[in-house]
Amino acid sequence: MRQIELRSDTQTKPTPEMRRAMYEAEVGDDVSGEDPTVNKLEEVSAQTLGKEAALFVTSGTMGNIVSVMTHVQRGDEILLEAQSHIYFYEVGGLAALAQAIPLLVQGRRFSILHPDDVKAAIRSPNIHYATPRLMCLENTHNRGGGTVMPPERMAELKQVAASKGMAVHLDGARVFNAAVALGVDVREITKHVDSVQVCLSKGLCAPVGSVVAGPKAFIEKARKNRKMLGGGMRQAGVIAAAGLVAITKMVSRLAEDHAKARTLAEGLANIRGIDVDLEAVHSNLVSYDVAGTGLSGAEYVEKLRLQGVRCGAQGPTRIRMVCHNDVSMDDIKETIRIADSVVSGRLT
Ligand code: TLP
Repeated sequence: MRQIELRSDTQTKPTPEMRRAMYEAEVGDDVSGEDPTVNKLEEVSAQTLGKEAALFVTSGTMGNIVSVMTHVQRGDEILLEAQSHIYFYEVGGLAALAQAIPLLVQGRRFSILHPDDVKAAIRSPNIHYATPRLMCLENTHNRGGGTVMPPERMAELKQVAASKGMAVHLDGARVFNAAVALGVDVREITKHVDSVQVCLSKGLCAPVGSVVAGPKAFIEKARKNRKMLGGGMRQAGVIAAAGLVAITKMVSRLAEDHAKARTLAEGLANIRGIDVDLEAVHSNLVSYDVAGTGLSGAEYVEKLRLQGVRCGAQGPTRIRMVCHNDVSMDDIKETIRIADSVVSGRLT
């Protein structure tokens, strides 16, 4: 049976154009800086993101940890939103590898940090305290449900960070989704941070890879940290070629994924027992609660799987569905029909 794959946009397959570009890629040893395709990807990424330089890394997780390690020293404090991906899903790397201590601040509506909460959390210098060195933001916010932080809010947070001597790193795994949702150039978002990590392998469909962008000196140091973590790749142009297609050609189509997510959310909202906050659907993710259906999240996921729809549970009764290039609007309509049948008990 064909599966409608809504677990994540990480599930996207490389497009035919990417496969061609990979086949034809000119390559060299990237550890020596001699892979022309990687160099091109790094140049284009830096320019696109409005930063001096960029670094190609294997994954979003590596991009974030390399950035964090480059910003902080052992024992420093990092401020993060309590549900942030870096804190929640990155294997404790900030403690294990960067040897930093997290300072968690709960976001408000849509998991968006408020400057007052951030100001209240950052302590004044004292011999007893860890040094607050870095603030990490996430846009769009994954566990928030793909929610968008407006650039004005990022500017306010950057100002608070700067006033405390802290740098700002953006986990921009889906920052192009944020830019498309806001209808702005991505630089309107990235100009408010010192460094940014962007995934090429989510909605942009590359098979692998992320880029980190920031000031030249920062990227030079990050390059050494990447090497230390074993992320120095050799003829990496083979994968960077797909990344180049991702960043130059796949951004504007993200609007289609947002339209699919909107249709999906509205369809699910009509099903009795399903609770979707339609105002929280900002991009390609739809996060909703199935407590009212009498099913647990795990039961709901399993029943849909048996009918050919794959999704994930994010909590005991919270479900996430992610729209992307490999699901069509017809798939979305079919998903709504199946969810309705499962919840109403017509299908078991
Ligand atoms: N997120 C994945 C899973 O890890 C949960 C997903 O399916 O959404 N930052 C953010 C905001 C992310 O959503 C992800 C991946 C990452 C970083 C890490 O990227 P990878 O998976 O490339 O290490």
